[in-house]
Amino acid sequence: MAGPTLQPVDVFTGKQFDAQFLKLGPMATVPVITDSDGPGGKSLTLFESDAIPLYLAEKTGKLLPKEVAAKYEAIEWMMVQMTTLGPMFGQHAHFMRFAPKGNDYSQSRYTTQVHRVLEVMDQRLSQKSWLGGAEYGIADIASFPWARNIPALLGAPAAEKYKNVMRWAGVIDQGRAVKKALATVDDVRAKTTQFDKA
Ligand SMILES: N[C@@H](CCC(=O)N[C@@H](CS)C(=O)NCC(=O)O)C(=O)O
Repeated sequence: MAGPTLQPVDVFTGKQFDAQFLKLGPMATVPVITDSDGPGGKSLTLFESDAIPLYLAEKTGKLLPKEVAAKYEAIEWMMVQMTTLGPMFGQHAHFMRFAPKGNDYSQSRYTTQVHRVLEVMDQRLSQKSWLGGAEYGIADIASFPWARNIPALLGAPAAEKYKNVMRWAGVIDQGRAVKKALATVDDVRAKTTQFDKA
């Protein structure tokens, strides 16, 4: 079976608004996946970064506990990423890096919100090995991309403060599949995005 193919979409040049892309991802955001071997052997396209690992966990039977209480514990922590970690970090990055000057209130608001969720995650990870519970799974996978960027986005003092989050992110960072994915991200970023130049 052929491996996945990657199709970068440069959101800094507006490619997410191309008509072809909007047919796949109507929210005009990445990521989007198309699984040519979806349910019933049909192709399935999905947008939203937390719907994607939920689907893949269900399809493969991996990375999400089967037992109902453990399953929903993992899902609730993934929803913390979906509703809070991702959106608050996203707004924080927007107002700190990209918005015009004069946004002190927004900068303060999203800085507070980011620290609040990191405090909760740090507390959780002082008690559990993984965000979702006893096993590594989709809550960890969904949250890691923001967590690994704490030093870059919030500075060294924040990385020092959230020791449990940084330790957990460091373990995930060493995974073979994660290393491979991050090398691909670096490659795509070097070729197609303005992010590091902003
Ligand atoms: N809730 C969405 C948010 C995704 C999102 O905002 N992606 C950014 C890139 S990291 C994007 O596509 N931005 C395009 C834009 O803002 O126009 C998800 O988790 O998939």
